[in-house]
Amino acid sequence: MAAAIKDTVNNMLSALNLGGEKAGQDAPPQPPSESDFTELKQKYEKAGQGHVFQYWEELKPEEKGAIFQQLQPIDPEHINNITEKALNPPEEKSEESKPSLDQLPDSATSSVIDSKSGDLDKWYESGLKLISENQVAVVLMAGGQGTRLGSSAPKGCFDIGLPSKKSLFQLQAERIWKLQHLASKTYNKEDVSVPWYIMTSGPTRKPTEQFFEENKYFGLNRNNVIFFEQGVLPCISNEGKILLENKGKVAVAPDGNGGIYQALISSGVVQDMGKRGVKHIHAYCVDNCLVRVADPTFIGFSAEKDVEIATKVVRKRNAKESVGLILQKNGKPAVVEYSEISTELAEAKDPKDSELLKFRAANIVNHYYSFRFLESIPDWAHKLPHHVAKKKIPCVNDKGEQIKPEKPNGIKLEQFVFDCFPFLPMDKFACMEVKREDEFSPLKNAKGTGEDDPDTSRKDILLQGKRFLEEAGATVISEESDAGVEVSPLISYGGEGLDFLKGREIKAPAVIEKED
Ligand code: UD2
Repeated sequence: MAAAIKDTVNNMLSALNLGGEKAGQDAPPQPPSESDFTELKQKYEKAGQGHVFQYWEELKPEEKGAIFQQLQPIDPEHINNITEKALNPPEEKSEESKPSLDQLPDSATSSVIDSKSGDLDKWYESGLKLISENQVAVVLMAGGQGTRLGSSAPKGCFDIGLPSKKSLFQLQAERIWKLQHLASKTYNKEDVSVPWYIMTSGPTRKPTEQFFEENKYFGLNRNNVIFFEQGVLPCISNEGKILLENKGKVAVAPDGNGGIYQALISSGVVQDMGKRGVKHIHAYCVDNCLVRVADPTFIGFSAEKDVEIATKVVRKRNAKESVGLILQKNGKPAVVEYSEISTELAEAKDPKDSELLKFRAANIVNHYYSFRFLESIPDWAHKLPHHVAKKKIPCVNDKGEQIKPEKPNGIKLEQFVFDCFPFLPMDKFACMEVKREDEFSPLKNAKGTGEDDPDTSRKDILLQGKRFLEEAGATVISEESDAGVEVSPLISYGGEGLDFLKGREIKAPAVIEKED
């Protein structure tokens, strides 16, 4: 049975992994043979999606080849099914099957805030040891298009205005570099490497790879920085029809950060991790400037608990914050996304303390996976649900006119990375609460928004550096309250190794990038 499922899933994986323009693919696609065309057209007509061929006769040979190449891997019946399921999710149907929602049990949670320092040190050391044994890898989700930020470049390239002008990608690369050196020195190991698998989407792949090339991989060994591409899904009209971006192109969009699972398998990343002996994986969100990439404490904590998945959370800022909520749903770990939560649930108060929100464990897209869990993806990837995002999708209408809609004219289907959590029993899942000021400052909005924007990112990095220096015994003199110090990750990963500054006076704003 499992083999059959595996085959089905693998066939679907290749079918749904439509991919965008793969880097380096340049030969113009050839038009299909008459029989191949007729066969595909009949498959689409049978699924009620035959309209995608309505402009076929007007297309040039290479345009016919291009749209045929897009349409062939899609299974239109499957698209109809996931659209139907996404528009009418099963569990909402009846009152009695309303899911029971509770906070996570204490057994599944831990908190850096009130953990004994002995535990934190123990987890840090064991995590760093696993890194020194090349058992740890990092997966970066960087396929999002950052529309709210208002920049067309991939978010990781964004310059948040630090004195050093470092981008988010550079900060993350340097944290990996520093960890490799800390692990190598602490455990006296040569050639310590933390492979960094970067998931891109059609729109972000080329600019991301170019940015790394131009910056010489920020000092990392390029053999340990592997790019892979998530799949895309067709955009669907409000009437359930596949939309055409133009007469010769299906309108497609990245399949959500939950597309990571199919992509990890179909791109060969899980296979590569296996070859390298990787056992522990940290996966995270590109836009969090404070992210502790491959955090040894988190890795050590998760490995000690021997869980399949662990997730970091921060205390939710307020009921309206745009974050998913980690909770227990019908006894299983789950996340309710901010775009799908009811006001009643978001504002519910803790029965033990009415000052606190009942559901306050905010998801920050910061997950640990065991390698064995990633190996099991083909057994369950097909069960991951799709969510609906109502969007304004530029397309061609039935009269062949190109339109840019003023209001949502269709839906994008996307999968969410945390939707596999409910596949686990609670004892195979763990949650670690961390301090927002130390570990979470997402870059979501354009400059000047005042919240989760470039200025708040820069301020949070500089104030963290100031805290690092004060903890090391230095004095930071700053006129403005939010002036701080940028401490290069090459000097310190998380505040360690700054004793050389003890007793020193540092005038903010400043950059610490040398140990002198
Ligand atoms: C995400 C979380 C939300 C909360 C919030 C905090 C999900 C589904 N939602 O919401 O619960 O934690 O972040 O900041 O995780 N991405 C891809 N491919 C895609 C779409 C997104 O790689 O097709 C990446 C994106 O590059 C980013 C991460 O996933 O690294 C989160 O994406 P987002 O910022 O669009 O998610 P957001 O803020 O709606």
